Amino acid sequence: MLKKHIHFYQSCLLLVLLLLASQAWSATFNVSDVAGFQSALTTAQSNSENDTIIVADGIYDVSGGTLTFFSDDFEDYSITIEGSITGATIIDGGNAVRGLDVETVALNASVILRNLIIRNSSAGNGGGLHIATFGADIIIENCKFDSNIASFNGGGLYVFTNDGNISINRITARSNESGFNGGGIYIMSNGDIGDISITNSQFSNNTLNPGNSGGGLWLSSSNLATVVSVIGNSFTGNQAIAMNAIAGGVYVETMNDVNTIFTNNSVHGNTAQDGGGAYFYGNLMTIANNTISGNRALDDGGGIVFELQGGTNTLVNNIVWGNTSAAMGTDIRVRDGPGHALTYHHNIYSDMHISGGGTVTDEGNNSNVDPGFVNSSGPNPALWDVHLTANSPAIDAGANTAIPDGINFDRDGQTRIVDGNADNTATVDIGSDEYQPPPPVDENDDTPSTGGGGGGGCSLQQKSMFDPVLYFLLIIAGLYRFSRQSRWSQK
Ligand SMILES: [Ca+2]
Ligand SMILES: [Ca+2]
Ligand SMILES: [Ca+2]
Ligand SMILES: [Ca+2]
Repeated sequence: MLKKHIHFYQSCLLLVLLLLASQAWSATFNVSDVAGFQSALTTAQSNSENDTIIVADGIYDVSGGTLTFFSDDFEDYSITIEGSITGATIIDGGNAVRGLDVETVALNASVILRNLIIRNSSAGNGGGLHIATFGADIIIENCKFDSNIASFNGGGLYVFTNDGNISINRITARSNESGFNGGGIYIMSNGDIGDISITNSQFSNNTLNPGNSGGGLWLSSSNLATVVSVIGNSFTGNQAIAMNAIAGGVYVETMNDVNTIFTNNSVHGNTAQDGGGAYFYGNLMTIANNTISGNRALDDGGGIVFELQGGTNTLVNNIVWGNTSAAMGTDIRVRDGPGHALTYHHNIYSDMHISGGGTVTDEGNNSNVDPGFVNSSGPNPALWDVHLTANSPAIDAGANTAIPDGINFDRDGQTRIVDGNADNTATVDIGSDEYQPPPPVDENDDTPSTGGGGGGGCSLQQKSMFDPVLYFLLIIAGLYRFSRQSRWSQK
């Protein structure tokens, strides 16, 4: 009988070994209190496995000590930390400490965080969450950073990597504060490789105090010829108002021919000394199809400041309208120097101020008209609805050829390009919104799905489909590990 069992386990082990021959081992931890959470992190940081920590709904009060994951050169494996999809997994720093700190060194030690809320936390860099990798990727999805404070950079979140890719999707940074850069979020990549993408996220009411730059988001990449994408985000009500502070909503700084795509973003109701809405510093930037309105500069560039750093930059299909500044460039301020180039066309703006010795070329089709937003009458522009109304002059007024590659949707995830003025020609709208005309009343409703931010549950659903198999494999893997550890302990 016993022999039969052993034979069975040996067969299972062989099967599993064959199935997983080329894969690393992985473990899943289910945690539901702070002590268990930290215990799982401590185990996972040095167990030579890819790990997933599933964190149950609940408020995790970490005011007694920051949750930490610090792995070394030898832990060349990923860590995934996943809260509940219902949005009730909350890490609370009690206004005393940082919520969570994840740092890895090895090249494959990726960091993946999903479905976490981090609030009321404070630290020097990354008040809520601090993540650093050397060469491994960082993925943050569906997380919320609320009311965190950093005395230096990244009130809600601080992300640093040398050569990893950074992907941030569907996050919210609200009411965070930092003392220097990135009131909401700070992103820095300064190695040789690694793309950055920030998509479908919301930055609201973050501040710098006193601060330097980037009230909502501060992003810098000096990697070589990589891609930075900032797509489909909203920046509202953020501030950088201290003396010499810049970029109320968003600051993007890229060097070394980083190809920068800033598109489908809505930036309104932000305030700064320079660059009330946005501040761009780069040499290969495409700023396309954004709506930047109702921002305020206490000095230059109510909507945006564009500080050219050589190369070729493009400003196209944007609404930069209805901003205010006390000095130069109500909507747009361009600072440049010899050898620097900017071309612009198909924008709606009222005022642009250019200085320097570079080449700034008006390629036409720019206009100064009221873009006809759904609601831009309230005293607080952060609360405006900058979608287009049916008679907006921005509808079908853009340049189709200027849409960045791979962009076939608007800020809402709706189809772009759409024929918005019923002339049987589909032309892109100016700004972040593609107006979707109501379907004809006599036809069957075959309106395409609006997409938007709702697709995030997909990966979780797929995962649960495989859970029984995964569960079985984990049990068998556990048995194998047990035998492996027994062997090690005999050495
Ligand atoms: Ca591990
Ligand atoms: Ca259109
Ligand atoms: Ca049309
Ligand atoms: Ca739309």
